Amino acid sequence: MKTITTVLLLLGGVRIAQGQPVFSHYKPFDVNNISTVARNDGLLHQKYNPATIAAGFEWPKGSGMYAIYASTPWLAAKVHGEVRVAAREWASTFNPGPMDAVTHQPADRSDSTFRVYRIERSDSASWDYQHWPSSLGAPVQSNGKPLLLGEQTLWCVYNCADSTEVMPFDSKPLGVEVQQTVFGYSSLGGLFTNLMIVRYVIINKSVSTLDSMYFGFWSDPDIGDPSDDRDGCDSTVSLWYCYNATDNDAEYGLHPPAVGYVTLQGPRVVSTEDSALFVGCRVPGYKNLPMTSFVLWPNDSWSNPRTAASVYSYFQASWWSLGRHITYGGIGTDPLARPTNFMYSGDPETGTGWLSTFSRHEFGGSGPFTMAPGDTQEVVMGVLVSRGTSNTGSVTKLRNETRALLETYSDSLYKLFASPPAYMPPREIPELYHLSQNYPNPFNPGTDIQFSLPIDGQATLTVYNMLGQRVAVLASGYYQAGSYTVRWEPRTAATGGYVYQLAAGSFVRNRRMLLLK
Ligand SMILES: [Ca+2]
Ligand SMILES: [Ca+2]
Repeated sequence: MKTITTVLLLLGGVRIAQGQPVFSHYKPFDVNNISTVARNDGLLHQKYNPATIAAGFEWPKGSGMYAIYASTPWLAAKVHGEVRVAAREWASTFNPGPMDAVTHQPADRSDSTFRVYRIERSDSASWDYQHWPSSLGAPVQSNGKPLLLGEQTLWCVYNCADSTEVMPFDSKPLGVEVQQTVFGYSSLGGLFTNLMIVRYVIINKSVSTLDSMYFGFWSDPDIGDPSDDRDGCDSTVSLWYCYNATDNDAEYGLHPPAVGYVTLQGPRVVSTEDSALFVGCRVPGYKNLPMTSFVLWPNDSWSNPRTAASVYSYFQASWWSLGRHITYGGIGTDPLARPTNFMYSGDPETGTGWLSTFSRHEFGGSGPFTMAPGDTQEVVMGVLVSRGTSNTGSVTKLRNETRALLETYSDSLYKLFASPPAYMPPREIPELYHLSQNYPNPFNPGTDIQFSLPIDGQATLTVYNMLGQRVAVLASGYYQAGSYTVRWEPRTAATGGYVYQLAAGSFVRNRRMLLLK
């Protein structure tokens, strides 16, 4: 495992310690063999604590072994010819929260509403389920209830819009909102137990057209000990991957796994004769872009991107370095000696083609596409781990499983996203304690009582008769901030007046109600 000490030695302090959002929030994704985290600004896997900064994609779950250090989405586009990028390594350049479609401004990033929400099968009582942020765009069923994708769904929203912020690479903000859904399966078995799916809904909420735009998925994979890793790609299945150079990794031991990143659904572009997958439908007149580039750089002063223009050139599968624009194939180590958008596309198991001699951090990109103001794009990535009977056998297994996954996806999986735009009214956290008048009142046989709590804490709702004797306890326990409704249907209580009392923190309030039999 990479420690902070070796990281700083390896990377010479390039790892950026900034970039943590004002309100930083994590939730675990751990529904299957993968155990990792998602943060509310788009950073995946990395356990971001300045004291214990560490790899965060444990596989298999509970093993203490890690296959990825960190991942994050990258975006790049031109606005009136000017290059803008949202790109940062080992951190995110996005801020938690949505953008306002009218003012084009980002929401207050310190608002704790913009957390990571997580729902699971059979947990409709959870706080996250009850407060599912459908008004922000979280996916819902046609009845307005939260839409569970797979068997565990994590959702958050973030943006690249704050013009007061100094962006990495001196870029101006793109003016996009990104809604992120992470989900996975446990019961489907097979490759699905080693798969995490990330769906990005990207909305141009700026006033400008974003043209020549690219989506990228950046990652620093580490198969256990990172010093003996190799990278490669298979553009025929929109896959790039990391594997171990030898059949024995210092941490994984014999037959180490390979980890891959597959573009399950790329951005859609106009294509008259085709149809594209988009929010659960097939849209005629478009096609989904595959992975269009894979780039890997060794993390040295020669190859590291330094400007927005150099980052942009990575998306186009070329490097901007020392003032030279170099297309792949111009690099001396390329035995194919011809331009290609895909570095290291050889076959590790047969040892044929162009094979990498190192691994650090890299990304796969898709583009170009255009986003007019108000346009939405949807990109779906799969992060998949495969373990074969040898280090390179793991790559072959990964490529085969990716092929099967792509078929399943285009056959049926994408339909999961089909959810009519039905929205629940937003459930807001109340500002004050409140105990409502019961309804109906007078009542027979039952009545509803609503109360609100502005902060988490103990709360008790008790019913007394007019002699001050306790008749019923309708609520008692630790409650999260929010509004609750409880029902009282007394079977044996007599006609007459009753007092109900809410006690929470220092708040105590009594109200009267009347039972008529
Ligand atoms: Ca390794
Ligand atoms: Ca690495």
